[in-house]
Amino acid sequence: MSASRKLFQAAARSLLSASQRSSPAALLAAEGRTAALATLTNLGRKTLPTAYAYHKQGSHHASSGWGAFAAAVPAAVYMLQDQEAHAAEVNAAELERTFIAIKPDGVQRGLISEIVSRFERKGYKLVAIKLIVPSKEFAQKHYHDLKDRPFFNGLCDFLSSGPVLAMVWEGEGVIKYGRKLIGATDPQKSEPGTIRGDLAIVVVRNIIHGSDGPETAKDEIALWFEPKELVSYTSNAEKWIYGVN
Ligand code: DAT
Ligand code: MG
Repeated sequence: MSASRKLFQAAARSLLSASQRSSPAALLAAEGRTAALATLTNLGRKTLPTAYAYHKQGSHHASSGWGAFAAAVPAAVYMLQDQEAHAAEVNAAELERTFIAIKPDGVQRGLISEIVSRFERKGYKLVAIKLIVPSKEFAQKHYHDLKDRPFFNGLCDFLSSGPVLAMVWEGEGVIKYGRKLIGATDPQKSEPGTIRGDLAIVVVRNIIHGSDGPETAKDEIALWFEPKELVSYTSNAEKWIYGVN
């Protein structure tokens, strides 16, 4: 946690406990500290002026019983604002993205919702999705790094044999951990609990694809999606999935 975040949380806590003691002096002291901190770190945090404005409004009533309550409410707002600021920071940092595709076997076997829900429940965010039947040429582009392998032709025939659910998922560490959720290439070697371990038996029908590193993720997202198809948004759950204590 950054030093300024620690200071903010300490200030918010002290304001709250001062309001519980209902001592105007303690309140004022705590308020002064919070206000000073808000001013101090205002530069880097867009949401702080709002938090500060709420706080100053509440402070008019600080000497009555209601005042303690009114001061505590802005403190709570303040802490919420801090959490929201963190969510905004998480967003601004542009979280990692990976390309995930349910191959024709997974689609035909009715495994879309099962697979999507595993990524969703983990906490990753869906930023693009479409169902398409890729041409064989497209499949060859997608698997270009395997063009010298004996199974390349059959693999490309298979990928272009029916609908593929193409997706982009976003989240901290999603490229590497997405591969963990998927399991080993050969379902015989995939651990139980993984997608391939639970839902597939042979390597040529292993139901799902996932990018294997940052470079391939970037290339595969660019191959399968137009930039405008990637939807950037803040998920309501984000502040509960990512956080600091
Ligand atoms: P992964 O899909 O786990 O990234 P990969 O990139 O090595 O694995 O291979 C791409 C796909 O090719 C894989 O999902 C299934 C197929 N494949 C891999 N090894 C194979 C083999 N030995 N025989 C037949 N198909 C194979
Ligand atoms: Mg691969």
